Amino acid sequence: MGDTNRILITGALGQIGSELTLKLREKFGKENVIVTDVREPKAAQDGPFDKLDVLNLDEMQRLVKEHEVDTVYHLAALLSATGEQKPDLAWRINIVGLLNVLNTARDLKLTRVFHPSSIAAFGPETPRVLTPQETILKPRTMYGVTKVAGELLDNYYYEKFGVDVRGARLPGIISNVTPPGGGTTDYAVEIFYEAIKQKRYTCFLSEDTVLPMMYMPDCLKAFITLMDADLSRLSHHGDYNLAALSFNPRELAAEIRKHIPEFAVKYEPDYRQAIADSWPQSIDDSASRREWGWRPDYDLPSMVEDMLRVLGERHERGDL
Ligand code: AKB
Repeated sequence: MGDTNRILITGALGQIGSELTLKLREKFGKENVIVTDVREPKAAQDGPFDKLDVLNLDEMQRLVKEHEVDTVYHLAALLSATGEQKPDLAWRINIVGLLNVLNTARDLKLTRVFHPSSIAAFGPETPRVLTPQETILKPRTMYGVTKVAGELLDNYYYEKFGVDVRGARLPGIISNVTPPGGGTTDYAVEIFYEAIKQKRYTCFLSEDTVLPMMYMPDCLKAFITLMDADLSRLSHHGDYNLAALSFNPRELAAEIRKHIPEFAVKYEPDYRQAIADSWPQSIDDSASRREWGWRPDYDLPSMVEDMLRVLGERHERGDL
């Protein structure tokens, strides 16, 4: 992304945005990364911040012009569990918000857009093990419906208007800075906080629910590598399969127990179980590996060790 130097992130105060901001500010300089969110930040920001509701096209375009933005990372979205409770809002935020970003990119001639898709684009008819890149996309959640429609919009804007939009189907992202909110894979983050604070956790998925997951450092590496890739090598736009880890809650708890032997987990599946049961267990990401050099760094033991180290230090500082 040699010609890029002004980046705007939507939904930047969320789980991924808060860490992506730090990474991009390290790479491009803090003044060149404009953080936006519909919420006010709780802490003082170390660089530009603007309040932005992605449903407000005029304000989005005003900010892009004012800051001379050439690249947008569009992260504002409702996730799967919240999307089932508020389907109309999920459609508006995830689809109208995306259209506003894509129209801004087309009209103001942005260099590049990042828009993540999700494993939620798949559904019960999709092969669940090593899900292929090209496969059946018939999700049963509103979030999944918006992700499939979003992938199609990304392709359409590339073909029709030449908007260089890129993205991957993210698995559950595990992180230790900002907790996720409203997702089905959120248990895989909550479990660490509760293991450290309470030494026990009640999991909302059954113990044998295998889902694809990824540690945040790998997720950020994927974003940046895909955005840096040579366009001529990419045969996809917003819909690259991406994989790192696959495990179930029992296996994750057993790995945590290697560090915290007294850790106890109960399983009380709720409405999110049906969502998880409609998603794949593992993903074939060979197109990403081949076309833009994707390779994760973390396996289950190294992810768990690092999560417990970072959260353990935060707990000792009284910051958990
Ligand atoms: C969710 O659980 O909704 C998200 C996702 C897999 O996209 N983490």
